[in-house]
Amino acid sequence: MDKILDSVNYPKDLKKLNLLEKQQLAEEIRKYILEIVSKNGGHLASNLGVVELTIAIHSVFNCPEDKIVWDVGHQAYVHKILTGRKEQMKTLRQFGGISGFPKVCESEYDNFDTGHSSTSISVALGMARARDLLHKNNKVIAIIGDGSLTGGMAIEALNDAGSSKTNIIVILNDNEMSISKNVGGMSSLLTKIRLKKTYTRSNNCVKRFFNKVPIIGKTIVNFAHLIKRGIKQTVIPNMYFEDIGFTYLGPVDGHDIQELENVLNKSQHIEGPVLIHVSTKKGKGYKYAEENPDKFHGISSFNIETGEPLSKSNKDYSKVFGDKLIDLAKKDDKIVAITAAMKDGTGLKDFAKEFPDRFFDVGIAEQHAVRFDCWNGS
Ligand SMILES: Cc1ncc(C[n+]2csc(CCOP(=O)(O)OP(=O)(O)O)c2C)c(N)n1
Repeated sequence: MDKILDSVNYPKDLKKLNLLEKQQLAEEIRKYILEIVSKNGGHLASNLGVVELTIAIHSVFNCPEDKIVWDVGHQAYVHKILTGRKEQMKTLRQFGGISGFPKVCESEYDNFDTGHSSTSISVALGMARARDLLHKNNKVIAIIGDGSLTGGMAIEALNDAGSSKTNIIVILNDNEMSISKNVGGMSSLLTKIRLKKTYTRSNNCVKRFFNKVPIIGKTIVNFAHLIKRGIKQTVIPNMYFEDIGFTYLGPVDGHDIQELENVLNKSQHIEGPVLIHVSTKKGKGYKYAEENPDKFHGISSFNIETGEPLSKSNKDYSKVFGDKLIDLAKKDDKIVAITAAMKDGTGLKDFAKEFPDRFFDVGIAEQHAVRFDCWNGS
């Protein structure tokens, strides 16, 4: 059978496909990325999670006229594959090869050289305001993960965008993970919003079921309605995003291309800032990455069948640092460890297990982490 991916190089090719073909394409892209990353290493889990989202974005918007800004940029492999760089992706992490992040010099479809997190909404808002000054009408879309949304800069930009009345679309890619499990109040808020969706769905199912039972069914539904109101008051959070000036759409299933296209189309016709909350699974479609998304966030070459790395790494600098810190902390109970969402990357995983009360993951919030450590208890 011919591969659909063979005939897709640019968004214009994507726009010719029907839904079934796009679903098939999503599977082929997953396989393609898996093959490349298992050989060359790279960011796997985040990219597997945004396959359908990226297909939907490039089906609905007209890039490069419409501007897409990926936060961090480690999840732009699918975007690169769909914007003329399918073959080059094979050179990922090789000398002189394609960048693993958006690069303006690489393609007209890339709008910002990134790497640091939490910058996308600021960049997109700047682009949107410049567009307005130039009397243009292209769309500007920022795609930010729930981890990156814990960064202060993202909140500052939301604050500005919310009151701006500027047409800008922020897509929140919520997979409940930073590199490790996401932390903090913003993460709890998103969980509550997702719960609301589950609650609405289950409520509708129950309603439909009891409505089919004559008379007594109606009574039960009315009773359930009373309970529902009680639960609603405690379970459903204040709509933070609406309160600060965004039109909130979602949460949407981030692996349902049709649902995604519907909401993206809708967002184009709304005036002012819009936030689309998309729920995705980090590592989607590859068992080992779904089970251990943190291990498969950024990874060196591995065996696809077993998920095991091809070369066993020796003790690296971070591990030596982490082990030494544990030794010191055993002797001095004033020693604590603070990380900005980099528990694994900074070698603090074992410290966190050994001293859970003395370990602080503050989210992607480096400024906060630095100021947070300034009191020595004396
Ligand atoms: C300022 C900054 N701090 C830390 C990092 C390291 N880092 C890269 S990706 C990432 C997690 C991002 O999580 P999220 O935005 O939810 O994206 P996901 O990978 O889950 O799709 C972190 C902490 C970074 N790139 N920039």
